[in-house]
Amino acid sequence: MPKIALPTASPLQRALLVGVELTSTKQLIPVEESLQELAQLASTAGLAVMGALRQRLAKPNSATYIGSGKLSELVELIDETAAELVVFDSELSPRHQRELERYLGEKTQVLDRSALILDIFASHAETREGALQVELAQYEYRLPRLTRQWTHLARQAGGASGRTGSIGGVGLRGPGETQLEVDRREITRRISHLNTELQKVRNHRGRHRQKRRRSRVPVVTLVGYTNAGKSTLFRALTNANVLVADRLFATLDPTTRRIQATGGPAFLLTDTVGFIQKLPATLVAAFHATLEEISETDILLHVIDSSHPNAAHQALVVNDTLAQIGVGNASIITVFNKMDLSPNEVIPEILITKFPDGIPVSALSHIGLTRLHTAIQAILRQSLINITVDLPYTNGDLISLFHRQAVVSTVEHTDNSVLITGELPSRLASRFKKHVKT
Ligand SMILES: Nc1nc2c(ncn2[C@@H]2O[C@H](COP(=O)(O)OP(=O)(O)OP(=O)(O)O)[C@@H](O)[C@H]2O)c(=O)[nH]1
Ligand SMILES: [Mg+2]
Repeated sequence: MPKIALPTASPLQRALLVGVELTSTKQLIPVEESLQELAQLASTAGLAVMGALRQRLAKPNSATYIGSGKLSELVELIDETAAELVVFDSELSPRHQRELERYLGEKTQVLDRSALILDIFASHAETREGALQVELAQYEYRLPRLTRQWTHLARQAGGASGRTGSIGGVGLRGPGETQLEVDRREITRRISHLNTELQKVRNHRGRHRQKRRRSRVPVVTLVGYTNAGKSTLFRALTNANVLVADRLFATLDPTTRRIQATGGPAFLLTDTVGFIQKLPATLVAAFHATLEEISETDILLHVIDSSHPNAAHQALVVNDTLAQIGVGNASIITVFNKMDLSPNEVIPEILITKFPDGIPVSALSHIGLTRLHTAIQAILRQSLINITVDLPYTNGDLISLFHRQAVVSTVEHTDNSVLITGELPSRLASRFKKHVKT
């Protein structure tokens, strides 16, 4: 019998990390912690971290970002560890990247935090819109940096469109053109194609959103730093089986479920993508439409991993990002998650000071969920009015709307109609105007 060759798993690419503390700019997260986070990002992206270097600088070296002494140290470390990749924690300009690659030679690829995040997003996107958005962000990121084949990122290229392999476009080369020009032209063409495709998907989603707005069910959205436990809380509150994973950016595409708490108005709960410091600008732009949904929310549940040593900084990053998106009139409920990990369920002082109204919960052990529900209901109820309506049986749609949306206290049937008393979201009052019983 012929021997069947089994595919062998490709070994992890070996990577070194470089963190630079710029003394001239204020960073929300200290360099050491930022490097730890970068290591987590690297392993999520499938890299084996072999070591890390750090440097304090007033400003980046104009050519190679880090100084020449550090660069020699990096070369030594590359030789020692046989690293194939160097990942910088800061965003490198196309020039920095080129100079570094020139200095480090053909065998060593240079990436930055943004490229890594884009790579992770690419492999976690599940919906068509998510995949298109990431692909667009990848191309926009890559366009000014086109110098040579990006082996690490190239394997992700074209996920949404079914294209595989590199973006070189064999056979597309016109007379007298360099490969670089062909690549540039091809990428520009792809970018405009992706924008058209995205617009189609968004129009479709826009119609859904309009429908939802018309139904006027309030929307509650989970936001927070990546890995804070948003999806776990979503599961705990809805029993829906969404993906929970101890890795960064497990969730990318938003999921929504309707929640009908006993004795309270119904609402929609949305689980969404996590935030992180130094989110690539191209990604924020590409995800603009998804993030926009956050700005149309009635209540934001800001989930904080209170067991994380860096929780307070992470919360600041989230607040910063929310301010950038513009969250409008949404009420914010702060949730201190993972309380089960804290000895005697003590909330760190720094969190209490910053968020005195935070609600301690454990999404995993279902602790504190009743209090959280009460807090959500309290806000939803603020906009409720007490009302009695007399609805003819022929108005089936209104009767069912009242039951779905209001907190019903009494129901009385007459021959032709039903008298219902309850607390109705004030924004629905006009629908029942003709039937109000005084
Ligand atoms: N001990 C403990 N672990 C938790 C709790 N909530 C979540 N986790 C764990 O934290 C990790 C991340 O949880 P997720 O729910 O995936 O976090 P997320 O905020 O949705 O993360 P992203 O989607 O990656 O942004 C998982 O390993 C969870 O099991 C909690 O209350 N207690
Ligand atoms: Mg998640």
